[in-house]
Amino acid sequence: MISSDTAPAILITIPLSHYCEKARWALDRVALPYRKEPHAPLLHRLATKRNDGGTVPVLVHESNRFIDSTDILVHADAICGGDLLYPRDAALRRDVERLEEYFDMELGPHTRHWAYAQLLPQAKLVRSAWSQGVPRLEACLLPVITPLARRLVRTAYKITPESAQHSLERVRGVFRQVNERLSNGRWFLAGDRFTAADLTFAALAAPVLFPAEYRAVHPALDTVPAEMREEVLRLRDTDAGRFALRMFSQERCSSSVAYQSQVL
Ligand SMILES: N[C@@H](CCC(=O)N[C@@H](CS)C(=O)NCC(=O)O)C(=O)O
Repeated sequence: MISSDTAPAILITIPLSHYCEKARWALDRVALPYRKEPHAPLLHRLATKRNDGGTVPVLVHESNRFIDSTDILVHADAICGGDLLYPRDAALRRDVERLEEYFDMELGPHTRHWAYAQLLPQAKLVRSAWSQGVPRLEACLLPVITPLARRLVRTAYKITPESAQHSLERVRGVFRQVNERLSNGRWFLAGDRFTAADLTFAALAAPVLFPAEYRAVHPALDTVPAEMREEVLRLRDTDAGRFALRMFSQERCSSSVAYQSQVL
């Protein structure tokens, strides 16, 4: 359990990142006090490298550093007493972990890939999304950084029209798996209450669903290209899409309202 006199954890983020939303949602959910340290893309590396990491999110808690979202969830659950995000029952926990790993590896990269493919051509929109919530100096540097960062994102993720279509197919494939899992009328993906599996699916699906309660920075749906908006509406109109939106409206708000006072 956390004692009240320990320093709050620090969560290093890029505000647009859906993996950061996964970590934030978990910290809010278990009520682990934390301070956000948001950064602009590229400049985030100064903060993550300092803490032996690379990608965001990174959680710094006392003398520990967690450089992967799943490690952050596992730590947050354990330090707040356990059984909050991962069930105590061993078989059920394995099911949750397997689903989380599947969404981390298959859903997160492909929702990001497809969303960036739609948004990167919109230079102003991307710059505005990257600059929200970051320190003023970093926001001031963004007009200079953005052209390079857009090129780097496109190259690093190898984004082409063909790869974007491929990513959309992979997202649809995950949605079909989730539709199938929900087809017996179950209310949650594993067991009979909210777990890391539900949280991970909803957070990593968010870039293709634009949930109202999403806490990551993202453009308004009516400002994105029409083709993207139409696909978002199609994905929302699936059992998996409706499920993720329900997780946001039922489980994201309730946790954040209940625990808002804990977030520094
Ligand atoms: N497996 C990692 C993936 C995190 C990840 O891909 N983060 C992206 C943002 S969505 C990132 O940091 N990109 C910038 C970079 O690679 O430096 C996790 O679950 O934490």
